[in-house]
Amino acid sequence: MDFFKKNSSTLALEIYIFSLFLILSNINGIFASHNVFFDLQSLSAVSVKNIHRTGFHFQPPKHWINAPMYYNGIYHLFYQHNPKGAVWGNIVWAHSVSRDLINWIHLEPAIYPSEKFDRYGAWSGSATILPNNKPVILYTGVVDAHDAQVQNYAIPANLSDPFLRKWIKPNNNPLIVPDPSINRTKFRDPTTAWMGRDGHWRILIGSVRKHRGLAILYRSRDFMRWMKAKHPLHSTNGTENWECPDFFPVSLRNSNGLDVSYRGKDVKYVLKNSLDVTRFDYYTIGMYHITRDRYIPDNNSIDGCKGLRPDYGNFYASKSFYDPRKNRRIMWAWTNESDVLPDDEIKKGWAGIQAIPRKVWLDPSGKQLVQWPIEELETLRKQKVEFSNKKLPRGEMVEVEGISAAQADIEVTFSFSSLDKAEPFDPKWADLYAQDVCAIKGSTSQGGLGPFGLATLASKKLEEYTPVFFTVFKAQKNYKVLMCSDARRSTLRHNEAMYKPSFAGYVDVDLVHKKLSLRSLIDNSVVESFGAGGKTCITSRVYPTLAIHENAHLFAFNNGTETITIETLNAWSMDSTKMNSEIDSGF
Ligand SMILES: *[C@@H]1O[C@H](CO)[C@@H](O)[C@H](O)[C@H]1NC(C)=O
Ligand SMILES: *[C@@H]1O[C@H](CO)[C@@H](O)[C@H](O)[C@H]1NC(C)=O
Ligand SMILES: *[C@@H]1O[C@H](CO)[C@@H](O)[C@H](O)[C@H]1NC(C)=O
Ligand SMILES: *[C@@H]1O[C@H](CO)[C@@H](O)[C@H](O)[C@H]1NC(C)=O
Ligand SMILES: *[C@@H]1O[C@H](CO)[C@@H](O)[C@H](O)[C@H]1NC(C)=O
Ligand SMILES: *[C@H]1O[C@@H](CO)[C@H](O)[C@@H](O)[C@@H]1NC(C)=O
Repeated sequence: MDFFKKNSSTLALEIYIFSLFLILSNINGIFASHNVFFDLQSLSAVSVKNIHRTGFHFQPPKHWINAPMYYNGIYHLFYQHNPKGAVWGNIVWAHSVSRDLINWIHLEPAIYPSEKFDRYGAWSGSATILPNNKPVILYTGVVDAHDAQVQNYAIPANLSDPFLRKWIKPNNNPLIVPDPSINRTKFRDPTTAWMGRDGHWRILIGSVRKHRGLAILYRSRDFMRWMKAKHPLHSTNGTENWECPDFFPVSLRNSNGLDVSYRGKDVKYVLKNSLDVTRFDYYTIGMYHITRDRYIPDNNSIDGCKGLRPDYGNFYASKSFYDPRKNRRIMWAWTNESDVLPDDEIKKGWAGIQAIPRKVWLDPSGKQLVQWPIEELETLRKQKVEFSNKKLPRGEMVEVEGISAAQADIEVTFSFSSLDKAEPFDPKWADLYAQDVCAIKGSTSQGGLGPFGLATLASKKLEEYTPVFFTVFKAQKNYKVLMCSDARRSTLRHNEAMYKPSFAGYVDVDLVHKKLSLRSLIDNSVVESFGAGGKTCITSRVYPTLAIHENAHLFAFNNGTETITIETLNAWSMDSTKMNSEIDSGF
């Protein structure tokens, strides 16, 4: 096939398609929501309640979200839309495009499940740009009512169309069917392909055998015929099914991104998996042994549920792609709703957003990733307030006034003069997740060094608020910095089923300068935070009842005995973006 003819240029720009599976996995929610959507179909868009609608996070015009990709200077996002209500087979890939990952334009749907090889669902996948700059999407097709899965491909119908509106599913699909050693219902989410030294393509497919999560490796010379390798690229017992694997190199030299086929010695590799069993994303840093086609995590990089997470909050099925336009790697993820009663989605009329796209690179320590919101986001900054050298003695709060606190970007650096007052770290906590330690300590218990931080989406008298804060503990040999984004008091709504976790992670930071920085992106029902320059990230979805629009407040607080200084605080109101407007001449 001419389309796949290889040439010497092995440039493989990446694109990727997010996981349809994400949406499908929430079966109760989706059926309920689709039913209701169906019922509401005759109502106009007025029925889409706007209280918690985000202003600058990607959001479908209505309904459930899905999948992004990048090609030829234009970013694409596909998302799920079911015009016929509760019938799975009717799900189509709606399609939006952007030049800056911030403002989006809505196009006609791109992919309809229609053929034998995807009739019961077109689930997640990725895209690869083949030589000659030709994109190809690999995606998981569901072939029967029992969720049996195969891997398919689709190609653009017209490469001259800058928006790639139409996609074709050639009739030599499916490309990969599982062999008998693979559970057909756990065989999905092909990665972007990379090319080895031998000139053969490789992809990973997420799976599980017994309790062992697997990244099954396939190789191909021509992108059409794929052979399963003898061994998976990597596997870990006890982690259950792996979804949306993502495998990419990171530079040991600088924060620039690398193409997935990059070859050189100055790199480490990252393997990220989404664990179905916990519904969180995890990654390890390690080495890719090219001759053996094996990935080995570094021995200090914990593999499994106790390992590193790109985000310690509501953040799933993240994937990254290399963006050649700015020579960076960008990670995206899906952030689901936390108001779990179907009734909530009915009232809102939409569900699911994307986290802000983040530039991702290797920390100089080589032990973890660092993430930071893409710089394009800063174009949305409007009114600014700033202050510096403000003392926060124990129990004090200072309000950040003069910006729209419901939709804001805040960067703050806290400092303190001594570590002496740090409370001891209870050895019993060593076996707990950070989230559980946050549940014990919280922002209201008086501490030594901390808790201090921001009270976001707060009502005037703190009847409801989401604190994002640090507490420093003294462990046996070192200090431990806990970062929390605690949704437990985020809303006054009494709803047993409401998901309000005390999300938290530790921050591996050197306290020699006695400083800790925090950036929070606040967007009506999202608080997305970056601790210590992006070493620890936490995203919470929250649904205030009082702290909405102009009634939302933002405070900095300290509940520790050690006085904290706000060295600098810069906060901006954030503009809303063009979210899924129709195509116009301005694009
Ligand atoms: C392909 O797209 C280009 C650019 O939009 C358009 O001019 C051309 O007519 C399209 N070709 C077909 C066959 O649709
Ligand atoms: C395959 O996975 C399904 C769940 O998706 C499970 O019920 C079944 O037991 C598994 N089959 C085997 C052979 O492990
Ligand atoms: C794999 O994990 C399962 C459950 O987590 C455990 O029962 C089993 O013993 C483990 N197998 C090996 C080989 O470690
Ligand atoms: C971890 O790996 C490093 C580098 O390969 C090695 O020097 C060290 O001994 C290893 N540590 C353990 C505990 O295996
Ligand atoms: C600080 O602690 C006091 C006393 O427990 C509590 O009332 C207040 O809400 C706390 N501040 C924050 C931001 O949690
Ligand atoms: C998001 O929603 C909450 C509440 O229903 C669930 O507890 C989470 O598991 C879910 N997250 C994902 C990734 O599905």
